[in-house]
Amino acid sequence: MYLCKQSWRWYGPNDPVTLSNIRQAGATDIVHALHHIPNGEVWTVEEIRKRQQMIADAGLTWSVVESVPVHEHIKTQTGNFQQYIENYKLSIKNLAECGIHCITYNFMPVLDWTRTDLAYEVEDGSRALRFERAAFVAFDLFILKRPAAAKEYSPEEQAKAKARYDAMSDEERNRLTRNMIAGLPGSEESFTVEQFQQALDRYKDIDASRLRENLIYFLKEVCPVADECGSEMVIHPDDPPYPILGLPRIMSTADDFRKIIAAVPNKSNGLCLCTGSFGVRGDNDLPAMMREFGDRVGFVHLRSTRRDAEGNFQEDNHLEGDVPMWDVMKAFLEIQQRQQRSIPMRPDHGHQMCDDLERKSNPGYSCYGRMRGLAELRGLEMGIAYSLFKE
Ligand code: DNO
Repeated sequence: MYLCKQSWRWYGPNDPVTLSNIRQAGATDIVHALHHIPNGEVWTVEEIRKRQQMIADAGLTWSVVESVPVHEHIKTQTGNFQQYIENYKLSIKNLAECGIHCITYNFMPVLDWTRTDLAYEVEDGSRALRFERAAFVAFDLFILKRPAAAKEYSPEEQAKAKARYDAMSDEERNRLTRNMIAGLPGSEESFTVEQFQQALDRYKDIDASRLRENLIYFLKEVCPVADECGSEMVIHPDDPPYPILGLPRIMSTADDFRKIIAAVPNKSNGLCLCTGSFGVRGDNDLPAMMREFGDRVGFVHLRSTRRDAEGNFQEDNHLEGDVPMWDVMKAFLEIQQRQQRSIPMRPDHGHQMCDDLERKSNPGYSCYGRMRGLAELRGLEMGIAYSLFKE
């Protein structure tokens, strides 16, 4: 019987959640990146080995990279992008030389994941990450003052955002700005408001089809290298899964991924199926996506979101919210039995709860919330696996 490889994202020696905490949470595998290496530079075997040793010394295995970031110049095909692609190929080879074969990346322009509120109080007193549509529109219209923004929102939405903005204190406005552009954990970039507008301007001539062409170009370059190394390049979906701030998004639906694998059928062209990101859209059928893309799913992020009719969503407990976790887990386990291999998953984002409420932690990546998530997911997995697959 093949069970999920239980993994956990660790941000490195400065992560308040230590390797020893992770071991006690019951994970066996680590998801990690060399965040100290500037975006675009080669990850050398020496640097990879140092980290790998530190993780091994704690009794854990570094098996997934999240992420080797894709430089903005590759996404826009400007500047030195060809050199950055060559560097990327070398990083894939070096990681493979160290035995690390699963590489997560995303192709979201400018911003990685985005939330307006990082400490939204839930009824039970824990704190969750939240995306509030009115606050987001208020940021766009009244803080960023993006020139094209007014055309993109209905009069009702604009009025709601205005009321929301007027009611905010300076402190709240600053916090919203920081949440939007200062870079959430794992994002490789952070901006001031002026720098941010300049970064957006670099996409003024890049629409979704152009961005997709650039992704396909990148994959046609790196996938043959990854194939040869026996590695998988797993793309993380857009979060949230639709265009924001006038930027194109091209990895938000099943159809988006179909286009990418049709253009680049290489074995290494894979998916990081993040149920929380895809799950924000009601038209993404997650168990069906798991079944359809099973052979390409190299890594899974398990978390749940709860959305409402106004376009707000927040992170929910792992077994609650809009994600049908039971069906997703069943489909995921079926794939692993069919392929006869264990595929890594990690409990993604957890609420800030218990002692973590008093401690500083990376938003979404505190200890107890994810520990609760992993424990619940492991129980769900065992229940399904032992009732369906045990000989
Ligand atoms: C957020 C994460 C993302 C993810 C990247 C992958 O919590 O899931 O930051 O790591 O998009 O490149």
